[in-house]
Amino acid sequence: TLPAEPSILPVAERTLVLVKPDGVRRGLSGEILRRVEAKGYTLRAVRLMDATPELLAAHYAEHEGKPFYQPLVDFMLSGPVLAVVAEGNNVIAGFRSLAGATDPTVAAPGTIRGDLGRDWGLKVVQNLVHGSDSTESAAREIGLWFPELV
Ligand code: IDP
Repeated sequence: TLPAEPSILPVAERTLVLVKPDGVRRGLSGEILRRVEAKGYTLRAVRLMDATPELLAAHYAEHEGKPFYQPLVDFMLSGPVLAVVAEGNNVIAGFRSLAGATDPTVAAPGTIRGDLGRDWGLKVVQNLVHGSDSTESAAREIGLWFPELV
């Protein structure tokens, strides 16, 4: 028998991907989305937007109180963010694998952060992308960035 058409395979997961302001500023949005699509994931929603302090406080609540928290929020407010919902089986783990380690200096070549990122000597790690880290985070974050989808 022939394999099922990709379009009728069950879709197990969605994840929130953000191209952070450094990625948008450097003109890497297309390259980053290209990698997501080339991997085989589907773009379900894409929106260029300005984050707000309220949105970021909710999004990064787990990091409140850490030394990099305020620099992180300020960085995320420094320019537009490309918010994306990507879909596919195991896309949560799959996108984090595409993104690479948090620190772009040690992120493996072949990953978004490893190929395109570096240490800029700043208080916050500017590492081009965010990706949800669990199904719970994905549901919560998609609800924050795309309330109309839930
Ligand atoms: P992740 O984005 O790889 O999941 P998290 O630990 O959730 O990493 O941290 C959120 C973001 O905060 C990182 O992507 C990075 O931009 C920033 N960050 C994390 N740890 C540090 C740090 O030790 N110094 C400066 N910035 C950091």
